[in-house]
Amino acid sequence: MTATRTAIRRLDYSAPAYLIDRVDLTFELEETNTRVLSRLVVKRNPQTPDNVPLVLHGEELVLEYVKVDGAPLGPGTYTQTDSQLTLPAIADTAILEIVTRINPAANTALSGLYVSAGNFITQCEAEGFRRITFYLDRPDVMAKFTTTIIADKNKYPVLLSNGNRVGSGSMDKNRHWVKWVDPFKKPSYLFALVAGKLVSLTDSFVTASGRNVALEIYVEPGNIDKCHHAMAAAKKSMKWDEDRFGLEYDLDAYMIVATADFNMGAMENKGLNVFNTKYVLARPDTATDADFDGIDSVVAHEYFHNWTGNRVTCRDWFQLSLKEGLTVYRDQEFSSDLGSRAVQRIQNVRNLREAQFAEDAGPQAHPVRPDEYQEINNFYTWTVYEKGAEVVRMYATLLGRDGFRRGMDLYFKRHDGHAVTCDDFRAAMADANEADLDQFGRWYQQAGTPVLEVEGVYDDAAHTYTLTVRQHTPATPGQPEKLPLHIPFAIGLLDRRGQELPLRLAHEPIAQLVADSTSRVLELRKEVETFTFVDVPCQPVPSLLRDFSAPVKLVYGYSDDELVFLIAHDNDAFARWEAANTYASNLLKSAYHALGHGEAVVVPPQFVEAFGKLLTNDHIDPALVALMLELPSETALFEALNDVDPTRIHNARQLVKQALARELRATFLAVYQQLNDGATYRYDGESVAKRSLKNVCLDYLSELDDPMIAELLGNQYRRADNMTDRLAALQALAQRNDGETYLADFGNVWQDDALVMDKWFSLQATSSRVGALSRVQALMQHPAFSIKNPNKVRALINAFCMRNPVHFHALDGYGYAFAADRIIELDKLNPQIAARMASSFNRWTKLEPVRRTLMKGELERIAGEAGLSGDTFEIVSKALAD
Ligand code: B3K
Ligand code: ZN
Repeated sequence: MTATRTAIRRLDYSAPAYLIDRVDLTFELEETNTRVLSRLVVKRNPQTPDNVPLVLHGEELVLEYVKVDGAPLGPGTYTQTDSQLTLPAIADTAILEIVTRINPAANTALSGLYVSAGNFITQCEAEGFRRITFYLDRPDVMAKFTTTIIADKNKYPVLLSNGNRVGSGSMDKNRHWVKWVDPFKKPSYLFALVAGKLVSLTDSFVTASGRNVALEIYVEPGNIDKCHHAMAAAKKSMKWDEDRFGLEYDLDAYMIVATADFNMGAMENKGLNVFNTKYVLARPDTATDADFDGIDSVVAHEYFHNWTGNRVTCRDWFQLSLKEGLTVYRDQEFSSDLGSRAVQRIQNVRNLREAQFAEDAGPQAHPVRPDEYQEINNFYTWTVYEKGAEVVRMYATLLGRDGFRRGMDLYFKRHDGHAVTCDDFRAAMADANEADLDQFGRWYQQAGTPVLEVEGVYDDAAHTYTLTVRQHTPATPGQPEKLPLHIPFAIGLLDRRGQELPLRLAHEPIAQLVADSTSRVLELRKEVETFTFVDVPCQPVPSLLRDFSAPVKLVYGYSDDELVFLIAHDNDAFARWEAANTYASNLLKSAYHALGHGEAVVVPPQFVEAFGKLLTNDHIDPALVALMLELPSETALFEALNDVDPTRIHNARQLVKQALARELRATFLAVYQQLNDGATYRYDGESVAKRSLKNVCLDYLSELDDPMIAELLGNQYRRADNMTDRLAALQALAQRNDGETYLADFGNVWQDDALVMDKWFSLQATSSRVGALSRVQALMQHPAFSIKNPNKVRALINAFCMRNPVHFHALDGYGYAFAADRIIELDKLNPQIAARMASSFNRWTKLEPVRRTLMKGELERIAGEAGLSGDTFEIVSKALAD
């Protein structure tokens, strides 16, 4: 828990004064008093001048002794502070022996070595290793690790660490030991240790070059039957990385451990990934389609880190997106190749816009490669991950799939075994393709979401169509001026019948016209760019930013007619969905303004008709129809408005949804009944797609106050053979007055399943029914709730703050006060989780004046707390400076 208030700056980087070649660790595990012996082979970096002391990082450690080349250092020869141990300079190389004592049972921050359900778990990224022993805890210090774990045989039968297991044996006092050797150099943030009473599901994978890899998933006893999906995901990931990128696994075993107490989703420690149970455990009756999907992508993500992150790692934490943006891109591609590329793309874009665009427009806006931070854990952000992935995707869009692969190959050829920078990655992409990517570097430097203003003019006489594209990026904190970016802008043109027109630019020869020339990636570099297409027979409707070719906001004045036309005809699934989304968003915004003027909300017949046609269109993937029918979320609308009244947003959206439900009642019901075919649950693309449309229909129908619908919801709840359908019904029931008995039943049936109870907490925390806050407060006393468990906090408290706008933003200010109290409470236990929650106050300046003042008051109250962690302080002080 560093209470640092000073910023660390990217440009202050200097190479480490000392390097570590080898690390030999011995742990004697005791819950409250673990002894850590560390033997380090340290050498002076050849560039380091003489007499520079050796400064090791260390926090919350009790130092027993330190020896240099066998000789104990006496007091006075070294100094120890809260965060550092400073030793005398080393001439060339030396062997350091350090013994520290730590208290894992008291570690509620879940960083370093801690105890979860009686098992020992580590989390070292970003700076947790320094809470285990004194070390050069920075990613550019890469060493070979050997780890020996000693522990009680009965309490800790399973002892795991990175690499390959090389020996084990029995010891005195009913203890045993296991020794692990990791043959690959790695930074300390990839170190892991797990010890406990765990059982494993095992399997194996033979790599392309014939290496046999043991696959092991470790869970608490009783959970083996929920590990099969994660195991399948691991095997699919291994195969995919070989096929798509030629990357093979490199150790004898790949191990996954699931723990219920974890600050995030999962962690890619070398050979020993630690996962939140949420991303491992699933059975059709306990997990939804979205959960199964989440497991596929998180397993893939962590597995892919073995190359993008572990073999090639980051030089410093400012380069975090080097591994995270790239690995998110890789897991998105994995999911696209395995499932529906269109669905995957739309879901990713929706998420990017709601979360990352909001971050980029608020007080925490920062470039994909930030320039400074106070607490690095606050920079595992939507920008670094999701916008970072979009930046990687743009290389692939600009260079083509093969060009991207050439760049990846060169990147590994140059940098395997090293700690490098985002510029090194860009250079590999450029050099492998002889491409000029200098200007592209601005994507790493500039924060804020670029805006593209587009105009199209058709010349009837010349049969030309001219697109003019103007780009600008709004100012963000600390970055008032922005320069034009290099942007891939994919487009198509549709004729009156909805056919794609062949595209030829004015300067191109006819020969350029090839079969697939109806979609084009235009490259924007200047503030204003003009593109004139020739031989355009009639006034076209442009299909813009196809496949969301860049993370930008598009401004083009589509008429409602044009949007309806694109909904019906666009071949590009993203652009087609986008047309529906834009149309619905425009409608919701007018409904919001109408309510503001005391006027009635009107849903035009043309809109109802367009939705009705989608519902009955058998030619589109039902999953896409479901996505098109889902109205933009309240969060999305919040971002699109100013001086926001969140309650009015909710009411406007509800009125539109109810109008659609009434107008299309018969169609929704018919589609629902057709899809509700009683088939046994299967998790495959087709079944998932059908379920998603069925449950969107159910969601609309549930808006109707109609006994028949109440019966239908009850039936689906009772008869479902899977969690997806049961939860969809319960979700709708939880919004209704007749929901209480169903909620009680669910809570009763699943009281012993922590992950299912998380869903139950979230349903109640996000319900817009009156009394939500009191229910959340009461649920904090429920035996299944614990403020120390991050999943519970996210399921109940964060869900209320981030996904229950009506009650969080209640005009009496109680929602804000509740959130502030919890942030202050959590800050003492787990600063990372508290800081995350504090970001729910980020958008306070966007609110109407009454709520704005209330929220600001709570931010000031948090900022004024004595002993506030550096984590929370950074978030709150930046929000207040907005
Ligand atoms: N690399 C980890 C995240 C670590 C977060 C540290 N606060 C998980 C991932 O991105 O795969
Ligand atoms: Zn990652």
